[in-house]
Amino acid sequence: MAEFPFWHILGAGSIGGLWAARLHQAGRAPVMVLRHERLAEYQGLHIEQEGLIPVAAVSSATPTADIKRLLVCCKSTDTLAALSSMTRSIQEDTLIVLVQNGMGTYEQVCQRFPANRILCGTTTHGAFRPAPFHIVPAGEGETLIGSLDSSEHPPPSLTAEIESLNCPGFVTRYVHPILPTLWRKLAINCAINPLTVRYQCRNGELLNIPRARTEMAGICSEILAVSRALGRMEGIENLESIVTAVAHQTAANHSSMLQDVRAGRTSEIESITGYLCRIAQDCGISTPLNNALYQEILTLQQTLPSPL
Ligand code: KPL
Repeated sequence: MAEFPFWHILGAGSIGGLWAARLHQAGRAPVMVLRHERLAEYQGLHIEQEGLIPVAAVSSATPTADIKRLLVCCKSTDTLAALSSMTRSIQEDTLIVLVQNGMGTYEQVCQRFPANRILCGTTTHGAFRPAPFHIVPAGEGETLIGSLDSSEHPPPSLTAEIESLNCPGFVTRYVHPILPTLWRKLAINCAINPLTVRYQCRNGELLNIPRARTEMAGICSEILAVSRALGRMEGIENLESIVTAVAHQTAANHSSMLQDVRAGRTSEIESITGYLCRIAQDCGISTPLNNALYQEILTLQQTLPSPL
Protein backbone atom coordinates (compact mmCIF):
# COMPACT_ATOMS: atom_id res chain seq x y z
CA MET A 1 0.00 0.00 0.00
CA ALA A 2 1.26 3.46 -0.92
CA GLU A 3 2.35 5.62 1.99
CA PHE A 4 0.40 8.54 0.52
CA PRO A 5 -3.01 8.50 -1.15
CA PHE A 6 -2.67 8.29 -4.87
CA TRP A 7 -4.01 11.15 -7.07
CA HIS A 8 -5.07 11.44 -10.71
CA ILE A 9 -4.88 14.95 -12.14
CA LEU A 10 -7.19 16.15 -14.88
CA GLY A 11 -6.03 19.29 -16.72
CA ALA A 12 -2.48 19.70 -17.99
CA GLY A 13 -2.52 23.48 -17.85
CA SER A 14 0.00 25.50 -15.88
CA ILE A 15 -1.39 24.75 -12.40
CA GLY A 16 -2.32 21.09 -13.00
CA GLY A 17 1.03 20.44 -14.64
CA LEU A 18 3.08 22.20 -11.98
CA TRP A 19 1.22 20.44 -9.17
CA ALA A 20 1.68 17.05 -10.86
CA ALA A 21 5.41 17.74 -11.25
CA ARG A 22 5.79 18.77 -7.60
CA LEU A 23 3.89 15.66 -6.38
CA HIS A 24 6.06 13.48 -8.60
CA GLN A 25 9.22 15.11 -7.24
CA ALA A 26 7.92 14.40 -3.72
CA GLY A 27 7.58 10.70 -4.62
CA ARG A 28 3.75 10.65 -4.61
CA ALA A 29 3.40 9.06 -8.10
CA PRO A 30 0.54 11.19 -9.49
CA VAL A 31 -1.00 10.27 -12.86
CA MET A 32 -2.10 12.87 -15.40
CA VAL A 33 -5.36 12.20 -17.24
CA LEU A 34 -4.99 13.57 -20.77
CA ARG A 35 -7.25 13.82 -23.78
CA HIS A 36 -6.54 10.86 -26.06
CA GLU A 37 -5.13 13.00 -28.87
CA ARG A 38 -2.78 14.83 -26.46
CA LEU A 39 -1.41 11.61 -25.00
CA ALA A 40 0.36 10.79 -28.30
CA GLU A 41 2.53 13.91 -28.02
CA TYR A 42 3.12 13.59 -24.26
CA GLN A 43 6.63 12.74 -23.11
CA GLY A 44 6.58 14.26 -19.64
CA LEU A 45 6.25 17.74 -18.18
CA HIS A 46 8.94 20.24 -19.01
CA ILE A 47 9.39 22.60 -16.05
CA GLU A 48 11.41 25.69 -16.92
CA GLN A 49 14.97 25.56 -15.55
CA GLU A 50 14.38 22.07 -14.12
CA GLY A 51 13.95 19.93 -17.22
CA LEU A 52 11.69 17.02 -18.02
CA ILE A 53 9.69 15.50 -15.15
CA PRO A 54 8.42 12.05 -16.19
CA VAL A 55 4.93 12.16 -14.64
CA ALA A 56 2.85 9.14 -15.73
CA ALA A 57 -0.21 9.77 -17.92
CA VAL A 58 -3.30 7.92 -19.12
CA SER A 59 -5.97 8.75 -21.68
CA SER A 60 -9.31 10.12 -20.45
CA ALA A 61 -11.00 7.85 -22.99
CA THR A 62 -9.56 4.65 -21.51
CA PRO A 63 -11.59 3.40 -18.54
CA THR A 64 -9.36 3.33 -15.47
CA ALA A 65 -10.64 1.39 -12.47
CA ASP A 66 -8.45 2.85 -9.76
CA ILE A 67 -9.37 6.56 -9.83
CA LYS A 68 -10.14 7.15 -6.17
CA ARG A 69 -9.04 10.79 -5.97
CA LEU A 70 -9.35 13.13 -8.93
CA LEU A 71 -7.85 16.60 -8.81
CA VAL A 72 -9.44 18.75 -11.52
CA CYS A 73 -7.36 21.74 -12.61
CA CYS A 74 -9.08 22.42 -15.96
CA LYS A 75 -10.44 25.86 -16.69
CA SER A 76 -13.94 26.21 -15.25
CA THR A 77 -15.38 26.45 -18.77
CA ASP A 78 -13.88 23.07 -19.77
CA THR A 79 -14.52 21.15 -16.56
CA LEU A 80 -17.88 19.54 -17.27
CA ALA A 81 -16.85 18.34 -20.73
CA ALA A 82 -13.53 17.03 -19.42
CA LEU A 83 -15.20 15.11 -16.57
CA SER A 84 -17.91 13.82 -18.90
CA SER A 85 -15.21 12.39 -21.18
CA MET A 86 -14.14 10.07 -18.37
CA THR A 87 -17.45 9.00 -16.84
CA ARG A 88 -16.51 5.32 -17.21
CA SER A 89 -13.56 5.92 -14.86
CA ILE A 90 -15.40 7.98 -12.26
CA GLN A 91 -16.89 5.65 -9.64
CA GLU A 92 -19.38 6.72 -6.98
CA ASP A 93 -16.58 6.71 -4.41
CA THR A 94 -14.22 8.87 -6.49
CA LEU A 95 -13.39 12.04 -4.58
CA ILE A 96 -13.50 15.00 -7.03
CA VAL A 97 -11.58 18.17 -6.13
CA LEU A 98 -12.10 21.24 -8.33
CA VAL A 99 -9.31 23.83 -8.20
CA GLN A 100 -9.92 26.66 -10.64
CA ASN A 101 -10.83 30.30 -11.01
CA GLY A 102 -14.45 31.38 -10.92
CA MET A 103 -17.56 29.87 -9.37
CA GLY A 104 -20.63 27.99 -10.56
CA THR A 105 -18.90 24.87 -11.89
CA TYR A 106 -19.40 23.08 -8.57
CA GLU A 107 -23.18 23.14 -8.99
CA GLN A 108 -22.90 21.76 -12.55
CA VAL A 109 -20.54 18.98 -11.44
CA CYS A 110 -22.79 18.09 -8.46
CA GLN A 111 -25.71 17.76 -10.85
CA ARG A 112 -23.73 15.55 -13.24
CA PHE A 113 -22.16 13.39 -10.48
CA PRO A 114 -24.75 13.45 -7.68
CA ALA A 115 -23.28 10.51 -5.76
CA ASN A 116 -19.73 11.81 -5.52
CA ARG A 117 -18.06 13.83 -2.80
CA ILE A 118 -17.01 17.07 -4.49
CA LEU A 119 -14.71 19.66 -2.93
CA CYS A 120 -13.56 23.04 -4.22
CA GLY A 121 -10.39 25.01 -3.92
CA THR A 122 -8.44 27.97 -5.09
CA THR A 123 -4.77 28.69 -5.49
CA THR A 124 -2.52 31.72 -5.45
CA HIS A 125 0.32 29.87 -7.20
CA GLY A 126 1.57 31.56 -10.32
CA ALA A 127 2.59 29.65 -13.45
CA PHE A 128 2.13 29.91 -17.18
CA ARG A 129 2.33 27.51 -20.07
CA PRO A 130 4.15 28.84 -23.15
CA ALA A 131 3.59 25.55 -24.99
CA PRO A 132 1.79 22.26 -24.29
CA PHE A 133 3.42 20.42 -21.34
CA HIS A 134 5.93 23.25 -20.87
CA ILE A 135 5.40 25.13 -17.61
CA VAL A 136 7.07 28.20 -16.23
CA PRO A 137 6.61 28.62 -12.46
CA ALA A 138 5.84 32.26 -11.60
CA GLY A 139 5.69 32.53 -7.84
CA GLU A 140 4.81 30.17 -5.01
CA GLY A 141 1.50 30.68 -3.29
CA GLU A 142 -0.91 28.61 -1.29
CA THR A 143 -3.80 26.33 -2.20
CA LEU A 144 -6.87 26.06 -0.01
CA ILE A 145 -9.45 23.31 -0.46
CA GLY A 146 -12.70 22.57 1.35
CA SER A 147 -16.35 21.65 1.18
CA LEU A 148 -19.04 24.05 -0.04
CA ASP A 149 -21.47 22.21 2.18
CA SER A 150 -20.87 24.28 5.31
CA SER A 151 -23.18 22.12 7.44
CA GLU A 152 -20.97 19.10 6.96
CA HIS A 153 -18.01 18.89 9.29
CA PRO A 154 -15.10 17.23 7.47
CA PRO A 155 -14.08 13.80 8.73
CA PRO A 156 -10.36 13.74 9.71
CA SER A 157 -9.71 11.15 6.98
CA LEU A 158 -10.86 13.66 4.34
CA THR A 159 -8.62 16.40 5.72
CA ALA A 160 -5.71 13.96 5.64
CA GLU A 161 -6.47 12.99 2.03
CA ILE A 162 -6.48 16.62 0.96
CA GLU A 163 -3.33 17.38 2.86
CA SER A 164 -1.63 14.55 0.96
CA LEU A 165 -1.72 17.06 -1.94
CA ASN A 166 0.57 19.26 0.13
CA CYS A 167 4.16 18.89 -1.03
CA PRO A 168 7.34 20.99 -1.29
CA GLY A 169 6.67 23.78 -3.78
CA PHE A 170 2.89 23.35 -3.59
CA VAL A 171 1.61 24.26 -0.12
CA THR A 172 -1.95 22.95 0.28
CA ARG A 173 -4.37 23.08 3.22
CA TYR A 174 -7.89 21.93 4.02
CA VAL A 175 -10.09 24.85 5.08
CA HIS A 176 -13.58 24.74 6.54
CA PRO A 177 -15.73 26.42 5.40
CA ILE A 178 -14.22 27.24 2.01
CA LEU A 179 -16.93 29.61 0.71
CA PRO A 180 -15.41 32.88 2.06
CA THR A 181 -12.07 31.99 0.41
CA LEU A 182 -13.68 31.20 -2.95
CA TRP A 183 -15.84 34.33 -2.83
CA ARG A 184 -12.83 36.50 -1.99
CA LYS A 185 -10.87 35.04 -4.93
CA LEU A 186 -13.87 35.60 -7.21
CA ALA A 187 -14.00 39.23 -6.10
CA ILE A 188 -10.27 39.70 -6.82
CA ASN A 189 -10.60 38.09 -10.25
CA CYS A 190 -13.65 40.27 -11.07
CA ALA A 191 -11.70 43.42 -10.17
CA ILE A 192 -8.48 42.57 -12.03
CA ASN A 193 -8.91 40.09 -14.89
CA PRO A 194 -11.46 41.82 -17.17
CA LEU A 195 -9.76 45.20 -16.69
CA THR A 196 -6.43 43.77 -17.87
CA VAL A 197 -8.25 42.72 -21.03
CA ARG A 198 -9.90 46.12 -21.47
CA TYR A 199 -6.54 47.90 -21.08
CA GLN A 200 -4.40 45.09 -22.56
CA CYS A 201 -1.93 45.39 -19.72
CA ARG A 202 -0.17 43.47 -16.96
CA ASN A 203 -1.86 43.31 -13.54
CA GLY A 204 0.40 45.95 -11.99
CA GLU A 205 -0.03 48.39 -14.86
CA LEU A 206 -3.71 48.77 -13.96
CA LEU A 207 -2.60 50.74 -10.90
CA ASN A 208 -0.92 53.36 -13.09
CA ILE A 209 -3.94 53.97 -15.34
CA PRO A 210 -6.18 56.49 -13.53
CA ARG A 211 -9.32 55.43 -15.38
CA ALA A 212 -8.67 51.75 -14.63
CA ARG A 213 -8.19 52.56 -10.94
CA THR A 214 -11.50 54.40 -10.80
CA GLU A 215 -13.20 51.48 -12.52
CA MET A 216 -11.52 49.04 -10.14
CA ALA A 217 -12.91 50.98 -7.18
CA GLY A 218 -16.38 50.99 -8.76
CA ILE A 219 -16.24 47.23 -9.43
CA CYS A 220 -15.23 46.64 -5.81
CA SER A 221 -18.17 48.65 -4.47
CA GLU A 222 -20.60 46.74 -6.69
CA ILE A 223 -19.16 43.45 -5.38
CA LEU A 224 -19.44 44.70 -1.82
CA ALA A 225 -23.11 45.56 -2.37
CA VAL A 226 -23.74 41.99 -3.57
CA SER A 227 -21.66 40.56 -0.71
CA ARG A 228 -23.63 42.55 1.85
CA ALA A 229 -26.91 41.30 0.41
CA LEU A 230 -25.63 37.72 0.64
CA GLY A 231 -24.05 38.12 4.08
CA ARG A 232 -20.65 37.28 2.64
CA MET A 233 -18.50 40.12 3.89
CA GLU A 234 -15.99 37.90 5.72
CA GLY A 235 -12.45 38.73 4.62
CA ILE A 236 -13.41 41.36 2.04
CA GLU A 237 -14.44 44.41 4.09
CA ASN A 238 -11.46 46.28 2.61
CA LEU A 239 -11.80 44.78 -0.88
CA GLU A 240 -10.25 47.67 -2.77
CA SER A 241 -7.03 47.49 -0.76
CA ILE A 242 -6.94 43.68 -1.09
CA VAL A 243 -7.25 44.00 -4.87
CA THR A 244 -4.59 46.72 -4.98
CA ALA A 245 -2.23 44.50 -2.97
CA VAL A 246 -2.80 41.52 -5.31
CA ALA A 247 -2.21 43.72 -8.36
CA HIS A 248 1.08 44.84 -6.74
CA GLN A 249 2.14 41.31 -5.80
CA THR A 250 1.37 39.99 -9.29
CA ALA A 251 2.42 43.20 -11.05
CA ALA A 252 4.48 41.50 -13.75
CA ASN A 253 1.82 38.84 -14.58
CA HIS A 254 -0.54 38.84 -17.49
CA SER A 255 -3.84 37.76 -15.92
CA SER A 256 -5.16 34.35 -16.95
CA MET A 257 -8.02 36.10 -18.77
CA LEU A 258 -5.70 38.27 -20.82
CA GLN A 259 -3.57 35.21 -21.67
CA ASP A 260 -6.68 33.36 -22.85
CA VAL A 261 -8.02 36.24 -24.90
CA ARG A 262 -4.64 36.84 -26.55
CA ALA A 263 -4.32 33.15 -27.38
CA GLY A 264 -7.84 33.13 -28.91
CA ARG A 265 -9.11 30.74 -26.19
CA THR A 266 -12.45 31.03 -24.39
CA SER A 267 -11.75 32.89 -21.16
CA GLU A 268 -13.30 32.28 -17.74
CA ILE A 269 -15.41 35.47 -17.94
CA GLU A 270 -18.60 33.38 -17.67
CA SER A 271 -17.61 31.91 -14.29
CA ILE A 272 -15.99 35.11 -12.98
CA THR A 273 -17.85 38.33 -13.89
CA GLY A 274 -20.75 36.43 -15.49
CA TYR A 275 -21.31 34.49 -12.25
CA LEU A 276 -21.18 37.67 -10.17
CA CYS A 277 -23.67 39.45 -12.47
CA ARG A 278 -26.12 36.54 -12.33
CA ILE A 279 -25.96 36.43 -8.52
CA ALA A 280 -26.39 40.22 -8.36
CA GLN A 281 -29.46 40.00 -10.56
CA ASP A 282 -30.94 37.30 -8.32
CA CYS A 283 -30.41 39.62 -5.32
CA GLY A 284 -31.87 42.61 -7.17
CA ILE A 285 -28.57 44.54 -6.96
CA SER A 286 -27.50 46.65 -9.89
CA THR A 287 -23.92 46.07 -11.14
CA PRO A 288 -23.58 48.24 -14.28
CA LEU A 289 -19.75 48.27 -14.35
CA ASN A 290 -19.48 44.51 -14.04
CA ASN A 291 -22.30 43.99 -16.58
CA ALA A 292 -20.54 46.24 -19.10
CA LEU A 293 -17.22 44.41 -18.66
CA TYR A 294 -18.96 41.06 -18.96
CA GLN A 295 -20.56 42.06 -22.27
CA GLU A 296 -17.33 43.64 -23.52
CA ILE A 297 -15.24 40.50 -22.94
CA LEU A 298 -17.92 38.22 -24.39
CA THR A 299 -18.06 40.35 -27.53
CA LEU A 300 -14.28 40.47 -27.80
CA GLN A 301 -14.07 36.68 -27.50
CA GLN A 302 -16.61 36.20 -30.25
CA THR A 303 -14.75 38.49 -32.64
CA LEU A 304 -11.29 36.98 -32.11
CA PRO A 305 -10.11 34.26 -34.48
CA SER A 306 -9.95 30.78 -32.89
CA PRO A 307 -6.50 29.31 -32.33
CA LEU A 308 -5.37 26.84 -34.94
O1 KPL B 1 -5.82 34.80 -10.38
C1 KPL B 1 -5.36 35.64 -11.13
C2 KPL B 1 -5.51 35.37 -12.58
O2 KPL B 1 -4.76 35.89 -13.38
O3 KPL B 1 -6.43 34.59 -12.91
C3 KPL B 1 -4.73 36.90 -10.60
C4 KPL B 1 -4.96 36.97 -9.10
C5 KPL B 1 -5.34 38.10 -11.25
C6 KPL B 1 -3.23 36.88 -10.78
O4 KPL B 1 -2.82 36.99 -12.11
